[in-house]
Amino acid sequence: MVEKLILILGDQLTEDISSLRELDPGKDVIIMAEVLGEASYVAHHPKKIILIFSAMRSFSDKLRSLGYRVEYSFFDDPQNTQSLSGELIRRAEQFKCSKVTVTQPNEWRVIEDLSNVPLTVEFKEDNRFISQISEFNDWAEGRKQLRMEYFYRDMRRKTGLLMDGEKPVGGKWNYDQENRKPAPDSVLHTGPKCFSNTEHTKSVIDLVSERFSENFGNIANFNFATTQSQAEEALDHFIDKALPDFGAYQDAMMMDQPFLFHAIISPYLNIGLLKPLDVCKKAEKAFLDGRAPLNSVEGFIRQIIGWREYIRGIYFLQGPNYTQNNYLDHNRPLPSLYWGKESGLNCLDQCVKQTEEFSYAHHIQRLMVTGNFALLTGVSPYEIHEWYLSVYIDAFEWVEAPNTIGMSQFADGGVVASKPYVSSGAYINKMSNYCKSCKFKVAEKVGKDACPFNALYWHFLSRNRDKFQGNPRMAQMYRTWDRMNEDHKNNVIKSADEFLNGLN
Ligand code: FAD
Ligand code: DLZ
Repeated sequence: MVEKLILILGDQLTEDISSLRELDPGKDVIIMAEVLGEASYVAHHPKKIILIFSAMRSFSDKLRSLGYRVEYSFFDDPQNTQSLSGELIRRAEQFKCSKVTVTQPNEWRVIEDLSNVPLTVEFKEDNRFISQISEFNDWAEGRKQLRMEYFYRDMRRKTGLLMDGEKPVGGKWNYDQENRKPAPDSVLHTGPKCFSNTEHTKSVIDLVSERFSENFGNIANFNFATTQSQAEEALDHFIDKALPDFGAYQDAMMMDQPFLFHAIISPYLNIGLLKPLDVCKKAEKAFLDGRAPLNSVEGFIRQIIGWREYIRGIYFLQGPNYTQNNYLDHNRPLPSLYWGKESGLNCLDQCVKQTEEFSYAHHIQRLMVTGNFALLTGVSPYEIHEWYLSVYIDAFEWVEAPNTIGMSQFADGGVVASKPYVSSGAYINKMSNYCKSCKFKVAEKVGKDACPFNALYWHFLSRNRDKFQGNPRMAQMYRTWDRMNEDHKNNVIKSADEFLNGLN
């Protein structure tokens, strides 16, 4: 007699997750299912499907080794109904059991799907986050602006990370001023730790090659961690080799250096192989032991207990229709360059090429290259949101959508960002070495050889004047534009219009 089913989703691969805390090993059955529904709600990069299926299989082995009963639906099992709700109903019939416990999914679509199955489903709060949803809602209540910085300070106080009593260690909450160095001339760090394929990974690669090879993205050279112990090795490698330089070069971009000093742990955090608080404690220890400077460690911890938690709070606060926002009324279809057609703009081509190969780009590449270009050219926010959701190995709607719709595209009208993240070619040139190898000239403002970001930037500001001219953070830009002579301004707008008309 089975008392209840415990459903574990592909991004819930954590041993002490809230649903498993409810497990009575003698009476309950754990359900896991590889299903087409989840593997195709967007056309995921093949490496993302490989990661999730392989990590799910390894996690089910681990649960069995602890003596738990796990019923695992393989993708190619003919009885597999290919949806989460379908598999839940099938297993409920098999075990004559109508009670289900699941940690609340981090996506509105899945919450709705599971809420509608004709079974008694109990959702448990996701205990892997530092801030619970209700706690974030309380913080947001009554505030005019939801700025991450203030939320982050509360998270520092709550966790005690980098705290000296009531005060931040070093006297400042935020060391971002020290974290804006441009790309260095050379980099000795060779990137994240790579892992050889487990038996599960090998068989999943065969499956994905057969079923998902049409999706954008290279299947070859999969070397991500797929187990908790490997993910911990990847984290230790980062802390040892890259964390000391993480802060200074956090915003830099370099040709042939897709990872620079970044951690490449977002896929592991997001599927549950690493826990955010444990990660931050390890980074804090590196600072306390004198192995990494404060600017790097504070910057890294801020990304996790600040940005990551804040972004999740925003996702649930804003509700299921958040991805439909389109404040700037942008409707351009996603240009084909996002799917690998060469554009000639070296920064874009580099970022897209590395995305296709590794299913990874770091934050500034996503924000200030691919995101910036989409915003300047007026791409539909929903289309660029779907692109980010499909192509990145760490992409889950709760974290991707507020970053894209909010931070990157300003489509929520300023809930996340206090001003749009737009720039001309000058910023990209300052922070990267892309422009040196580009056929367009970053120093030229107009004409067919000029970097298109230059004219597009002013075109964006000019066409959205009614929305932004009252924003104090944009005032200087409008003053600069207003000081330009009329002929030059007309040439800039004409250049941008010509580029936009030629963009497919
Ligand atoms: P590092 O730069 O080493 O940072 C350490 C960790 O901090 C990351 O692993 C991540 O967990 C966290 N972090 C940093 N910035 C953010 C942020 N803005 N929001 C949430 N967490 C953050 N991140 C995702 O995890 N999934 C996504 O789908 C995703 N989509 C994005 C889309 C856009 C348009 C933008 C601008 C950013 C997006 N991000 C997303 C945030 C960020 O780009 C990635 O978390 C980061 O690049 C992951 O690489 P890393 O592990 O090397 O991070
Ligand atoms: C992303 C993903 C993929 C590709 N496949 C599965 C799957 O087959 N089974 C599963 O349980 N979960 C999968 N996932 C993760 C879910 O999409 C994720 O749990 C939801 O997006 C909620 O965050």
